[in-house]
Amino acid sequence: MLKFNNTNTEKLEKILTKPFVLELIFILGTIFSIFTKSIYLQYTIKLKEPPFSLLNYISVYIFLTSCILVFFVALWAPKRFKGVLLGLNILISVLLFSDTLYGRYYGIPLTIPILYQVGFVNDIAQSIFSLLKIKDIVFFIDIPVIIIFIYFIKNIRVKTNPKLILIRSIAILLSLVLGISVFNITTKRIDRSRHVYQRKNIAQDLGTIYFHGFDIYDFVKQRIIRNKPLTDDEIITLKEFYQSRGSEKSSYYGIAADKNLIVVQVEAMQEFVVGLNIEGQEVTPFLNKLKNNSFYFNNIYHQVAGGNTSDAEFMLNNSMYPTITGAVNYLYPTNDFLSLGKVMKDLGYVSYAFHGYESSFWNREAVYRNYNYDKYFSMNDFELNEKRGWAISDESFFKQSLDISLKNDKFFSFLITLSSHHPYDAFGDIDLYTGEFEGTQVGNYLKSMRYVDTAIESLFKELEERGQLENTLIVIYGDHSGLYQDQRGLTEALLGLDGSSIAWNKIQKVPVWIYTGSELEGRTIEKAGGQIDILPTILDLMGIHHPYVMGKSLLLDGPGYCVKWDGSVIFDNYYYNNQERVLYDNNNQPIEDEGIISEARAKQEELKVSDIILKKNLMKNGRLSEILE
Ligand code: GP9
Ligand code: MN
Repeated sequence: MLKFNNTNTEKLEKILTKPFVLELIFILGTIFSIFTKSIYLQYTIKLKEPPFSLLNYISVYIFLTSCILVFFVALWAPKRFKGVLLGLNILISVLLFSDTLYGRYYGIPLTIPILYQVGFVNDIAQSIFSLLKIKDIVFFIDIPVIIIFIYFIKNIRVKTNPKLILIRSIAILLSLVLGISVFNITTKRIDRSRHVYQRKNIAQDLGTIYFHGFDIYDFVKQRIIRNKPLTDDEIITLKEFYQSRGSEKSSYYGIAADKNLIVVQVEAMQEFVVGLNIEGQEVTPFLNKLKNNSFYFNNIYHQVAGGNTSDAEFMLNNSMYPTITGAVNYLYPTNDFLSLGKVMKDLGYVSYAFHGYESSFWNREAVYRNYNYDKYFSMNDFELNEKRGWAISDESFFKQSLDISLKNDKFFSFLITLSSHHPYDAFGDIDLYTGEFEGTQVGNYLKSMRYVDTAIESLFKELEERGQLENTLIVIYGDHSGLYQDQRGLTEALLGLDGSSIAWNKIQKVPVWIYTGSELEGRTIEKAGGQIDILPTILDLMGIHHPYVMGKSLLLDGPGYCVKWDGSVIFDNYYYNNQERVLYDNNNQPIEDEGIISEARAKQEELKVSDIILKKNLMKNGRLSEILE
């Protein structure tokens, strides 16, 4: 142990023993460490692109969140602040270092749902050395220095008494309040709508410390709700719904059993493009023809809510309703599900999901692992040999996905396309003249749909050339609408709509094709339905029983209906708009019919059923079947 025995060190000792000085050094030092490491992380995993600069909002937010974190922890340890702050520093360093390795691979810091999945550790473990950089030493370089410092000052006794402790606690508390207030005020400029679909944007906009804080808050909130017992009302709602369900099979039950399965979810495809002619040309010539030897469903309404594309994926996999606010993929990524990927895998199929964009988008990496798919292929798994719109072109995406899929004897491949993403400006070369719509978003949208049509045709051709077409059940559907309110006037002009809300609402449909082989004579099925009905229809054709799908096979006889997230209910002959509280008949005329309205109200209960299952994670360990017994 070194003694402070010369005048300088005595002076230093005198300063350090003064109240607050040593603690302030530790607080400021820890803030500096966490701030520096967070800034490094921001650049090294490319949340922020060079050139390096501290003169920006993100540095301010990272500084403020570092302060808030350190003040908060220091508040609880007036006496043991050295050890506690060192512990905090080590913990954050390990976390940010792990974020670095994970982020270099997946482009996003770690999240709790990701930590739930064991598989990702393998992915990273295999390439750990290629992910490490010598500069990463920054995460740990200060730790030995702090430990040595603590060792040298271990005999220094700081004067302390209850009054002094009270003063420092008040000072820290005030700093904490000040830090939080400044953070809240300065972050008002952030567009948080960007955070709904891509959590990476939270880290990009507000820094990684905030990102982790948000992640933990979100996780704890869900856990608290999950652990509350079910109320009697909730149990009754569940029982009533499942008791009312029959287990009917359609006359097509099992006709595609044992075939391979390809499901194509098409970006932004609305039903009205099918059969549409513009300037004497068909917009979707191949898909129009496909109706002649497949089941075609022309009254399927999209049911996506806050999770947009990912909600459509969720419905295809689980036949449950998405949550009204937020995205299921972010709210319940660790819930148990009996997903289509898992069902097929249990039957001996290899289950793959493919999407040519960032794996963290809509939390897909975590979700598809949780769904038990064998693998989720994303942007990095494809060769970007042809780009269109956001990333790889649909045509190349189909080709590469097929190459991977056909390596297996029995496969289920879920293909989520991307090229036709809003704002549809990547189709200038497409040979479809749209007349007065040239150069408008509506015209560009039609071109994007023509492109998709060609790409899907190439998928069919490829399957045929490889002798796999007849051996594959192919399902194609749109994920959600493509033309929104801002394009309403032009869209109405294109389709000759009368400008009424009901006419507009009635075009919010997606097309659905199911191809079961060329021997099937085409059949257009007009009954109303929703995206939650696609999974039961597939299972019906494949002859698979699934006890908890909320939708119904669209091939069953009898009337259909669709419940939208806002409680609107569409029947074969009526449209009940829950926001307007108006019931419309088939001629788009408002009518009064209490019977139909109460039927609509009864159907709205399905949203509650789905919500209870999600909130309480009832698919786990047979909980739902126990309740229903
Ligand atoms: C991104 C893609 C788009 O991966 O799925 O999502 P969206 O913006 O359509 O919801
Ligand atoms: Mn989409």
